[in-house]
Formats: sequence, structure tokens, C-alpha cells
Amino acid sequence: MRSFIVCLALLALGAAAEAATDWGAARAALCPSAAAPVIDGKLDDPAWQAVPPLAGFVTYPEGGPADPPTTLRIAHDDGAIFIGLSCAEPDMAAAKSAAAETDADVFEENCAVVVFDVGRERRQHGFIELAANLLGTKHDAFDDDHSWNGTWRVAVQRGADSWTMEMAIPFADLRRRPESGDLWGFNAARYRNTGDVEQVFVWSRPRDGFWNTENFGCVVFDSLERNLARDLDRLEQRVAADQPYLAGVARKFGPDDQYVRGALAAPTIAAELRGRVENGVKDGDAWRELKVAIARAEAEYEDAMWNLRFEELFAD
Ligand SMILES: [Ca+2]
Repeated sequence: MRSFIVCLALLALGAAAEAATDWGAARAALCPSAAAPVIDGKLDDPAWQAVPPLAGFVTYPEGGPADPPTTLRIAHDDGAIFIGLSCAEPDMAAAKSAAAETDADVFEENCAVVVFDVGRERRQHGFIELAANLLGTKHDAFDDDHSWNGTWRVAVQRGADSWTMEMAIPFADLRRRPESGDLWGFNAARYRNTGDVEQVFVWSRPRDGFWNTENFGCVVFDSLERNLARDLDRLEQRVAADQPYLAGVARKFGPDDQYVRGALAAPTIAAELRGRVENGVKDGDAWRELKVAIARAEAEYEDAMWNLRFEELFAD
């Protein structure tokens, strides 16, 4: 009986660990609040100076370093999300861009696309797609409905060896206004069709399929700490809700039972993680590390609870 329990527990732990590493692979970016930039395609606004550029784009699907370099900025104000994209292009004269009609196939040209899974619901096709080419021709879709046309604005500036793009995406288009600490699925890609070169660069590398919401990276609005604090609140509330049951099992199996000890350790783990959160989360890497640690604490707690209930079921 014991080995059967341990075997099932290990299976449960394996599945939880795999889910937790998703957060280690997908990229996370903070979307801070900023003054609205002028949407003219130039990234010289004070807003963009205050927002750190996100680099590290990779080729898709290979995953190698993207060259020529591409960087992304994202910010918001009370009414919209702003995107600033900067793309080096050594051969601007050969950079294809001709489509002029809304919802034309801009992906055969030079274009940028951003995708949002609002609320990170991870439904199939449950995302908003906003793309534009170097002429500023818009191509958009809502939940795979290409007849939808958003009111978002875009402008492109062509330089001698680069192009830059700005987007302003009103929350009305996204049908939700984020709160501080909210997490949405997000990714961005640059399609490069210049001369004979055909390349796609992505910000957060998908495991498979750029258009699969399961594979999106994410943006957290305003505060990484607030996002983590919510996870910890949820964990602590669940631990608190199970306390009468734990106390009952503790009486039955005695204070030295290992499963009881494991379950009772969850509040201690939550307190330690909360201390790390309150010391300040400086960047996306530290945020991901804590997010994984919280997921592990949840998995360990679930495992301990599962074992307690399993023992209860077969107790004399
Ligand atoms: Ca501007």
C-alpha cells in the first residue's frame, strides 16, 4: 500500500514540476505606466526613455539569436497599451512592404505582430492579434475573427538602416482594463522579408506554434510584487481552509507523521516566500524564479493533502 501511495505521489509531483517550469521558459515583461507617447513612429518620446527595451528576440522556429537586432518596449496609461518596436534593417531598399488594404496578408512582407491573451485564459484562438507593415497597413483579428477591426493606431518611421513602429491599443479594443498586478498572455514577432531573406523573430520562444495561447509569454501590469502577492494570498487561503482537516488528521496519526508535517510546512514556505517578495522583485528573472517557487510550494501542499486524504480513505 505504501509503495503504491509513493508511486502516485511521485507521478503527481512530476506533473506539477513540469507545469511549474512553464514559467521558467516563457518570458515575462513588466508593463509599467507611462505618459502616452505621440504615435508618429519615432521612439523619441519621454515615455520610451523611461521604459527599458526588451531585447533577446530569437529566430522562429529555430531559436537562434535574431540578427539584425530587434527590441520591444511596452507601457500603458489609463486608456491604452503602447508598443514601441525598433528593428535594424541593413537593406531598407529591399525591405518588402506593399499591402495597403486593411487585413491584407502583411506576413509576406516586413511587419510586426503583437498578440494578447487578455486575462491569460489560454483558450484556443482566444487572443487578439494586431499586425502592421511598414506602410502602417493594419491586419487584426479578435478570437480568430478577421472581420473585426480595432480602433488601435499605428505609425512607422523608416530610417536609413532601420525602422521603428509605435502602436496605441485602447483598452476598449482589448475589452478589458487591467488592474495593477494583472497578468496577461503576450508575445511579439517581427517578420522580415527583405530581398531573398525570409525570417521570423519572436520575443518569447514558443515550445511549438506561435499562435498557441499555451505558448505565449506574459506581461504583468505595474507591479511584479503585487502579482506574486496574489499567488501567495491564494496559497495561504487554501492552507487556512484545510486547517481543520489537517488538525483532525494530526490527532489521528500523531505529531510525528511525515505527511502531516509536510502539510503543516506549507504556511512556513509561504511566509518565507512572502518575505522574499516584500524585499522587492527587481526583474523578470527574479519574478519567474519566485513564481516557480510558489508553484512548487503549491504542488508540495497539494501532494501532502492528497496523501492525507488517501490515508484517511484506507484508515481502519
Ligand atoms: Ca513617438
